[in-house]
Amino acid sequence: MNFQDIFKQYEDELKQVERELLNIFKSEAALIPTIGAYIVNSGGKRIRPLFLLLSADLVGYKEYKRVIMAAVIEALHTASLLHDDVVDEAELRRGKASANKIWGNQVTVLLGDYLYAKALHISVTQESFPIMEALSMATSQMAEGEILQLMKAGDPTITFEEYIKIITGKTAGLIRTACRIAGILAELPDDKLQALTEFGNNIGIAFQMVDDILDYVADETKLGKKLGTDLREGKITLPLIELIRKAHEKEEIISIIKSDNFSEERLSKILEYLKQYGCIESSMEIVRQFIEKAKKALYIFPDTDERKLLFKLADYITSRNK
Ligand code: 2DE
Ligand code: MG
Ligand code: MG
Ligand code: MG
Ligand code: MG
Repeated sequence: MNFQDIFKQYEDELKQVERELLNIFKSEAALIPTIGAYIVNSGGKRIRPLFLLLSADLVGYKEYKRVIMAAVIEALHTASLLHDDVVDEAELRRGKASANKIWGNQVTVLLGDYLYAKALHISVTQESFPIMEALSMATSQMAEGEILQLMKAGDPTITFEEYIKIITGKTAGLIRTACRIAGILAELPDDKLQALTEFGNNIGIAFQMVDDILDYVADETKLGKKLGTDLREGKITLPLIELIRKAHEKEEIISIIKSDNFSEERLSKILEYLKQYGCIESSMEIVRQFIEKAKKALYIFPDTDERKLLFKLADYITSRNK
């Protein structure tokens, strides 16, 4: 069973999630539903809703609330992408012009604010303090991770631990929260709630690592984003951390990282080195370690079909190409 099969199995429920997501964009300010429709129809893997729904199945929670919470998580994710594309000055998202490219930074930032507030408001109507706590924590950690990342931009002395701290905040927070919310809904005891959270956290770390690897080696059309953006912005991510650790040509590599007038030529030089030193392979090996760590956290749950499916979704992280 691959990702497409899992997606198919949850297709009907994901459609409900999409409907709830479109509801969140309902507003008298016409630009909000307009941009909302543009974003929702541009696809996206819906990986965070899937982790929530599969986690809910793992713990036997079937109520409609899981659809609402999956939509809330996807709305927060969407808000973060709107802001992310402004911060990163990205022009492409999911193979289409980014919202900031079409509607400009002002509207895009404000729409992100709107979505973020709306998502938290819906979580208030669910009358669960633990859910509100998890969501608001995840959101502040996302912004914190982004700021840490800015502080470390262009700094080749960044350590693996600092990198993990950044991606734990900016990406793992929301995935961890998606899994945790399933546990909160099911009223799990603390140890099991912690296990699901730990699972989601390691999945989230692995997920961002793959995003950072794909930024160097993906098929650009499939990825729907421009390659090499991290290097261009001076963001030192896992493949480069591996390269700085392994390469003999450290000085040259660091000067490429630090140069302000960035060129395609320099990107291909880095790509050459990444290949020469096997940095994509060693980065993928690290990804697999985090996926294994994630799975181990779920050994506290019985070995059911539901757990097997969640493991399959975890394995998909290592094979995804977009
Ligand atoms: C993805 O990193 C990072 C996502 C987190 C962004 C969070 C922000 C704070 P990438 P890609 C901006 C949001 C705060 C709110 C909503 C209050 O590598 O490659 O830039 O997909 O992702 O551009
Ligand atoms: Mg970005
Ligand atoms: Mg970014
Ligand atoms: Mg990226
Ligand atoms: Mg991404």
